[in-house]
Amino acid sequence: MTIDRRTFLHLGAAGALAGAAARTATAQMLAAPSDKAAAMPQGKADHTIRIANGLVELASDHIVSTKLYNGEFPGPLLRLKEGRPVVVDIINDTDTPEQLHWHGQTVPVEVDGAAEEGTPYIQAHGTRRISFTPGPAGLRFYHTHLVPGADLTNGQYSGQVGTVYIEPKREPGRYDREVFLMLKEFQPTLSRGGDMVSDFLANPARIKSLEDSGEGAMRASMASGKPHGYEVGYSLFSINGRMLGHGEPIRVKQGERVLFHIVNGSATEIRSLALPGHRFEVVALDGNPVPKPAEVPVLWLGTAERVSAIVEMKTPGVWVMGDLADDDRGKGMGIVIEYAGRAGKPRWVKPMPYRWDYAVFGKQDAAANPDETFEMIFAKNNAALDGFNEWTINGVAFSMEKMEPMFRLRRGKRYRLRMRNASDDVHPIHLHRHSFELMHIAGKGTSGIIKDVVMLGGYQEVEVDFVADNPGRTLFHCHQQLHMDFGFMTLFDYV
Ligand SMILES: [Cu+2]
Repeated sequence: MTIDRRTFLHLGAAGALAGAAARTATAQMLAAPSDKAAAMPQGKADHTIRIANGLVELASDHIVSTKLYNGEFPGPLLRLKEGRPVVVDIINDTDTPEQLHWHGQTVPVEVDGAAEEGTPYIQAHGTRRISFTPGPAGLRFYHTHLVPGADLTNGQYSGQVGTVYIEPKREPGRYDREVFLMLKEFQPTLSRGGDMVSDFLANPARIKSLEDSGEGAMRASMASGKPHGYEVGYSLFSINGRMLGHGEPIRVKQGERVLFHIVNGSATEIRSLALPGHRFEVVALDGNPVPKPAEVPVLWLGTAERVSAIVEMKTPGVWVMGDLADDDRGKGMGIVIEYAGRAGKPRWVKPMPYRWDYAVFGKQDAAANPDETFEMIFAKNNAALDGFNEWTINGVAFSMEKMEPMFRLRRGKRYRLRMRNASDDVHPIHLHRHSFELMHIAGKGTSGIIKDVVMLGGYQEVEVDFVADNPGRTLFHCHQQLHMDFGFMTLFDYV
């Protein structure tokens, strides 16, 4: 049995990378807010999460050493109940401060798990007790929330990801059982990557003005002799911490309706999923029931997105449910579905081309009007930071030193974010402590789809609305770790 060692920092610019990592670490330490001694329930916690280094056996010959929750990957599935308060102890058994973010929940700043908002760190070899009321109901998750920069052993490159399921007060129950799937890559390395294609998204038409601006900046950067900025790639891929073919299959019976709760726990990747001979009836996006459940042949999930979909098991056999990318599936991004009484080699069949369109699951009703609209332009400065791309929102790269809010809100108001992407990358855009409603996506109006991450295609635009109903600093960022860490964040603030 061999133990894989991480092979990060094998590029020539190791010194510069180390410098970038050190700056990030310093900023995080300086920014550490002090913990308020709020009245906290005493006694035993409902849940305890211990952060420590451990091993993940992705396959018998691929064992990865990384930071984990409770020594497991994924971290323990936390089943919480909507509206019933919980007490959680978070123990940090590592040498560096940590943040644990409750992604998709409407929790206060002290709990949320983002230093930029003011959540206290879980100090190295320290413990933090938090208490909160879970909500909204549905599929959420928890993950570390640091800014690792060039250090690919930290932040969400590590194994600090776990699923939260908040049981609604009334469960619809149109399925026979639930299966939770966590999609996650391991062994990241830096590369001089190319463009992230957005042609899997519906209506891939680019907006000319955004394209001219982004392509012009890229041409100028190339002409000045700069290479492409760094990208991150991975050598190992897994579902529920096992590479395809190495874990237990999901055993099903003909006629069963299985509700899959799928989390994209990646630090940087957009994932697809197909199951040959079957279709997915999407019932919830990011844990929130969609207005119009609909069947699709393929799922696409941006970084940190979740999909809940029912599959009716009606094509007996042994199948590979996996990513469309042959390379990634070949290195582990898949899981075997095995019907009772069937045996043999799992089969994969490439699905017909299909474009992912959020609006399929939405309504076309007249949309609510916002009280105010914020215009946002996202842009890339190619290879501007020690070879890393710098990302800006309205021309400003977020400063971890200053951590200044860019947008002031008023409580109770409805805000529209008109987000325009002047880069060719897809950005999974995330808003903390609030959910938003998709209003406009790639030129199409929609309503009723409530999410907390939305993929914005290259040179496209998206409009979302949210209500300022959870006061305090609120972080907004691209969930692609490499984008977020190098400028693609901002803060809203209101009292
Ligand atoms: Cu991004």
